[in-house]
Amino acid sequence: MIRFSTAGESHGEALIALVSGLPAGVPVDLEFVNRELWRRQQGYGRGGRMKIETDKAHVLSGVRHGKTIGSPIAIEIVNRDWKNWEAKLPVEAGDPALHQAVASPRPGHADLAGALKYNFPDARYVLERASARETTGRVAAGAFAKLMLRTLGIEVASHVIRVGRVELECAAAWKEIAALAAKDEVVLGCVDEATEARMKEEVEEAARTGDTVGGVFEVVVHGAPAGLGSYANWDEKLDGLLSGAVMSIQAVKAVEIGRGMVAAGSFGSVVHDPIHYAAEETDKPMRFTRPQNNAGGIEGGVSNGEDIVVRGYLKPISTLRKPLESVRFDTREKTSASYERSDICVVPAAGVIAEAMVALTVARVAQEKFGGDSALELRRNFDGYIEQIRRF
Ligand code: EPS
Repeated sequence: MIRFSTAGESHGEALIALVSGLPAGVPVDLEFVNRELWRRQQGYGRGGRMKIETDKAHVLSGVRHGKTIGSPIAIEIVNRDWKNWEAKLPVEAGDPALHQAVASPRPGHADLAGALKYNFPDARYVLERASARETTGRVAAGAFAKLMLRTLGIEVASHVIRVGRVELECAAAWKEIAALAAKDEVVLGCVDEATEARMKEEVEEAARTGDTVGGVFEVVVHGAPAGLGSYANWDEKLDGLLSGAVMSIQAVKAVEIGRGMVAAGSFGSVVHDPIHYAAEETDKPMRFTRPQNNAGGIEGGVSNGEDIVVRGYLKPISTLRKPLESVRFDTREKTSASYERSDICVVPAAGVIAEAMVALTVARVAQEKFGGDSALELRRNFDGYIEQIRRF
């Protein structure tokens, strides 16, 4: 089974990702892994920290001669900012006078709930781990899942469909969405330039007023066959697994599969995707087709062969330059929430992180369905199943 976990604090020495269960023999393109890390750092409205960091994957285990070898993959990503925190946040006792307390919790952040939970006198240790810096490890792990999926012809991409009040109004084709990942300059990750320009104005307004702004990203999985996930048990349903994975990303407050939100206010006759049968073979393994994809490629918890579409709704970042009301941990006096520095908008970065979480989830269910200790065995089992679908 493919599993992964991360470790590391935002201002600690390094971030760590540990991925196990990937088959042996998956070609590893380190340039691609680092490019994914770079993509996570981009976007108009990212904060000062991104000017300090240049995230790079240092692979410690599980890869030899450019391929996975089936053993756990450990990846380290060094925090360049550590040199500014080494004395303030040492592993050993250090000098307590240098400790930089986070004295008043930020509304919307984990600060208060975390300090109460772990009995911390201030929110420093809470934010160190709750920070979205942790997602660097997820993106590194996700890049390996993408490399595995690539061997099966399955691809994952994302785009931004809303920033604040500005929404993408036209449909985006798979090719347009996939092409965004190759761009060397990321503004807001929207496929439409005019909409992106208006999104940028939304971020500029938030920057001017000391505010932050949220939005919506959409992740698309292209090339996944019908039959991933299961309708038989609640905890094997692909939509449930994807929702949990995307909801776990910092600042995500809602997840939608396909057009779930619109569907709730509509009629069944309009919402459900009719089933057609192509007269001739297409580039897809099966000839059942859909003229629309409101289900987002999943019916009954099982992929149906259409693109899998997952949206994440992001609240605005909770660290505000113009802080909200809070209370001091030590004196209980009314004050403003703590502020060190912050991002203004992270929607494109969240999309990249969600790609990683979706890729890890799809890789896991694919591995469960097709099995295989080596990439060769996985591919053989996959091809056998595709042939079965083709002949259905
Ligand atoms: C982040 C690093 C952090 C923040 C951001 C995400 O760096 P620092 O705290 O040193 O400024 O930029 O963290 C948050 C959004 C948050 O809520 O904590 C990163 O690498 O993505």
